[in-house]
Amino acid sequence: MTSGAMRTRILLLAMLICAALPMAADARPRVVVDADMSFDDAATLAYLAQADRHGFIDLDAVTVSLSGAGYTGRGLSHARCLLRKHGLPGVPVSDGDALGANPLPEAIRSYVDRVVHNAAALGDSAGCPDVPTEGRAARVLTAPRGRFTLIAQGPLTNVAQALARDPSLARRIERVFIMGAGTTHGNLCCGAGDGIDHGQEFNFWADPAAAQRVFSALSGKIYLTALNATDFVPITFDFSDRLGADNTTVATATVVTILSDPDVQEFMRQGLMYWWDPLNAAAAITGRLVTYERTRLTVVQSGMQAGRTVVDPRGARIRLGVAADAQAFENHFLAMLNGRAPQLPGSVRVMRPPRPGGDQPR
Ligand SMILES: [Ca+2]
Repeated sequence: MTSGAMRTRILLLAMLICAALPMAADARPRVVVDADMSFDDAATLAYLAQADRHGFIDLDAVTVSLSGAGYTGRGLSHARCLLRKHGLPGVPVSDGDALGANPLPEAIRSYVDRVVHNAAALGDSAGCPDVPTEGRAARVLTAPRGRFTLIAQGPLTNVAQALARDPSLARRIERVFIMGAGTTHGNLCCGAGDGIDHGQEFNFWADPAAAQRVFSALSGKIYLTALNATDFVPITFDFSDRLGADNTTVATATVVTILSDPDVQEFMRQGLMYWWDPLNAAAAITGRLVTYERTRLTVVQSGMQAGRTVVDPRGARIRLGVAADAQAFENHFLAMLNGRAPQLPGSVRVMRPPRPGGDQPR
């Protein structure tokens, strides 16, 4: 081969490689997270950071809801520290600028703040420095130009604001996996909603108006990880022991730190703790683990049942999570945290949506 022909071949090869690279990068589903920085949001960020670093997803942005478990400002700093700690310091993060009708009670916020602060600490000396609240969540949520999966795991205040700010966002959100609601029971506690009927789930009770706006705008794209499904994944001492014995990464260590908190352990003993947000994220990433039923739901806006989700023939089209495979979830969660989750057919690389109207293949 002449040197000219060789140069042409090398050039062609280089062009082919360059053309292939963006395709490979684009093959990773883009994910945006709206969180309220409770202890299970922190565990979920550790999980999602591993999913990003191991090629399952491209974590595009994280926003923090103010109406949930995290204090204003502290939730933002905790999200930033956790992403930095888990190797994703460049992911855009901001928080909201508004509270819903019923922010979570102080009894929950104070213990959650301690648990997440310890888990987010960047090192013995650095801790996790406070930052002022920014209020740019709606802008961050509307920034991605392409289509993406939204994982929502707190009160829906920011998501509703973003949809109002830019109605084209509804078209760009391919699917939204929401941890919230429940059609069989609620989970209010600890001084929340005294005087009402307690049939509500926390995230929907915190901002019923936002929940309804998101239902209406994203009808047909909603996978609801409701209490019906999360009831199947209590945080058990057996699984806590497995995490402790298989603690090979910073991500796993973060979750181990969370579960070692005395208050968390006491609530586990009382059977009050579930893998709410991690199940929601894992359902989004794997397209498995949760069984859905198609239904139509509306969020009650006022009175004793404010925040409750009810079946309504004119309501939003929802895939309601009604069950979950606890063992498959625990195995997947542990493997992802430790950086060894297998790429399964039907898994995230194709993001196959759950089979309409019925049981999920496992
Ligand atoms: Ca949450």
